[in-house]
Amino acid sequence: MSKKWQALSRACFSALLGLTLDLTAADARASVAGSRGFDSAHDAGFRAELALRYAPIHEQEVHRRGSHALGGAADYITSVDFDGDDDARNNWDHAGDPRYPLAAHAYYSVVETPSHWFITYQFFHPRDWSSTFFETEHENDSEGVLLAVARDGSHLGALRAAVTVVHSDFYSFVPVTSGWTSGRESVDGVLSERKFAGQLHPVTASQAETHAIKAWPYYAIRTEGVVYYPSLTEAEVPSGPSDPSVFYRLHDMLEPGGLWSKRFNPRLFARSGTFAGDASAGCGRGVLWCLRDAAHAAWAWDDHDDSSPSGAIATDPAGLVRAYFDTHERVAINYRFNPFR
Ligand SMILES: [Ca+2]
Ligand SMILES: [Ca+2]
Ligand SMILES: [Ca+2]
Ligand SMILES: [Ca+2]
Repeated sequence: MSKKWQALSRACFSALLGLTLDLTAADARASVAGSRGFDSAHDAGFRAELALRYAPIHEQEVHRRGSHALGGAADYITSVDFDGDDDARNNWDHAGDPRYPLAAHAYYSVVETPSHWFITYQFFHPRDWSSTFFETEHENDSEGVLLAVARDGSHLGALRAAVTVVHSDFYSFVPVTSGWTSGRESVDGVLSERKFAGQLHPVTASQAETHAIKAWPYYAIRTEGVVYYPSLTEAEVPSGPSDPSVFYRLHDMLEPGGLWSKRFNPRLFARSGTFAGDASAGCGRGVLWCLRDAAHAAWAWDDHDDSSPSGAIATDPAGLVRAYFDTHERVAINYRFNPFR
């Protein structure tokens, strides 16, 4: 080999080695991005970004009739510790106390498989109440929605479906762009989206009194109500029973010190995923009955007659959507991030 060829091959080898080293570094970065950090739910900042991106515009119907309505405030969403403690058995009692205004909060969880992100949003009320005789009531109330988001290569993915909580029944909705159709459970309607801060957000609606949730307009504000908009920082108190724009603040239930970390606190939970509640301060009076320990956190929500176990909507959402929908795309069930399991 001539000196010239030797020099050239050394140069080529060095260049190739450099390229290989660069590729190795890029592969390592991509692999880190794929499993943790960047666009991965391992990163709390990314979970917050994803949760804010898809957080519902939430229409809360408000009733003012009856002595348990607190002038409408009994339908406002708030935090589990709106009264400054983690005791759930004084929440009925403290709702309506001017010392504890009902600022708007909601909880979310994000879990991840290689193919999808799944986000639950949990809305909490201190009371599930009734204006009608012969109905039941209970202290604390928690209903919500699961969203399935396909990891389609874009930073925040594409929304495929919503499953909402109506007491012990779930309802399914898909946006018009989804492509997902009925599986073992039937799709109940279209998931409407509305523009907010430059992005389309799903629109959900909650009934007054019982706070069951469906996609809007399958429930809707008929007379008066509050329209809540998501924020990572702002928790506003509605100006009254008819307020068209109130910020609710999102909280990661899986963060250190978050709601999930309090699941063994017996003052907050009577048993696994079941908020502690009693009949103090008039729950059930003038109606018919006050149910004890009747509200459930997202990891204990259950549709009573589907094939999925209690809590799957938050703890095994990939399994749940594979049962509920014909997804026309692979929905992986091997979780890359799922602290519930
Ligand atoms: Ca309390
Ligand atoms: Ca109580
Ligand atoms: Ca309820
Ligand atoms: Ca079930």
